[in-house]
Amino acid sequence: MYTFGDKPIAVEVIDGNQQFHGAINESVNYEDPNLNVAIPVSSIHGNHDDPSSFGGLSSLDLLSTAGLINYFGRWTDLTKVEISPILLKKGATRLALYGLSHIHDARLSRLFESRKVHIQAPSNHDGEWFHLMVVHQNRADRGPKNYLPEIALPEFLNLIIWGHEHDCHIEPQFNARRKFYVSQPGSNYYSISHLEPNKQEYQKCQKKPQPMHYQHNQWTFFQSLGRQKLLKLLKPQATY
Ligand SMILES: [Mn+2]
Repeated sequence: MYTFGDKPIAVEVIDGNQQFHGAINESVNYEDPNLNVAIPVSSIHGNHDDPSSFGGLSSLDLLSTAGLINYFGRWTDLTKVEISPILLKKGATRLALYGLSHIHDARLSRLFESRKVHIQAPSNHDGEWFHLMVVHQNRADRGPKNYLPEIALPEFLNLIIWGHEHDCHIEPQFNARRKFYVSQPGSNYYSISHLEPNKQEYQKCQKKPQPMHYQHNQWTFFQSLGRQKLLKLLKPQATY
């Protein structure tokens, strides 16, 4: 909706087009003379839109082919992962944007263990860079090889935007060992089970990095059904 328009793009992309390789559409929309892009949006994929279906297509491939987004951080060769940033400049601000689209946690864990994941800071570009990374993995410890430990990520990063986890911790949390911050926006719908009534959850913010309380009518409740409860519910339909 906001992608196209006459507004001049304030952000200058210095380098990083190789990060879009791996997507079906490897071109970037702001360089396409047939598209009038006002806001260049870039995205990684998560675990619900990963390219695992027929032909290895992700839904982001469709958006990217339509020129709506620039799909980056996708890895088709899962024997190694080499991430270098997209380098962006706006005025005096320089942003190095790193993306790692979702990889199954166990697989990613094995890649880290065998030192097959390389995250490279920009080497031949002068100036002060703000290093921002986007990931979509388990963050909470859900057992060995079933999450991405923050400590696995390099110290030169300044901020990590962490997708996938439903809880909202959008205020950046400082990792004292790695000396970077992690912001976890959380789910964009209310997903806390009725079993956790006292737990607070916030709506993911739309524009500014601040939490917003859910409106009551946006809540979605999930309920776990035990076997007995399920049988009771099914009983009226059981005719034999
Ligand atoms: Mn997810």
